[in-house]
Amino acid sequence: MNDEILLTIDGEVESRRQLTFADLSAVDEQHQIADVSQLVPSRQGGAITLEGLLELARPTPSATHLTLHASADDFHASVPLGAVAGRGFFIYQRDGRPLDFAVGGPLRFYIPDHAACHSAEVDECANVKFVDRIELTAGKGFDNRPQDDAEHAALHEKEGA
Ligand SMILES: Nc1nc2c(c(=O)[nH]1)N[C@H]1C(S)=C(S)[C@@H](COP(=O)(O)O)O[C@H]1N2
Ligand SMILES: [Mo]
Repeated sequence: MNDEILLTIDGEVESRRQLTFADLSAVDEQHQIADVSQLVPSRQGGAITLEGLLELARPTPSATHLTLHASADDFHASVPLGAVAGRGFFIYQRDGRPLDFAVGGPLRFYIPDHAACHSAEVDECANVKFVDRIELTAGKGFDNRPQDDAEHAALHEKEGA
């Protein structure tokens, strides 16, 4: 269904957005990555760049962090905007259709060259799956990524990974 809202962008932005699959697909070609496997061999599908989404919502000067929300499993990560701008992207389609929940849909964030889990702000754990809201925040926003090996192992056990 093309009129279903897949993503909300809010917080410290000039223009709050609620985007459907059709809206995401209509974003200018310069912000689309047709086949992410060209960049990341282990990932499939088509993506929209973080840059493209920020251009739609226009963060205010007060925005310092990108806070990613996955309401499906209550997972959240907040990373410095400067560290991911220009390289992060969101996989949102596969063969022209919305990304299935089973593979991280509606949107799956990916940062090339991320650090190992809980070794830095921009780590593998920040590759949030099931993203349905992007909040621009002044300072670090809500973040419940695992903080140590035990928490991390417990999360992956829960994920069945
Ligand atoms: N929504 C959501 N996103 C998530 C997680 C999660 O539990 N929920 N786990 C994170 C962690 S800790 C890691 S290491 C990566 C794992 O991605 P993978 O499933 O592709 O291996 O996803 C991240 N994104
Ligand atoms: Mo992780």
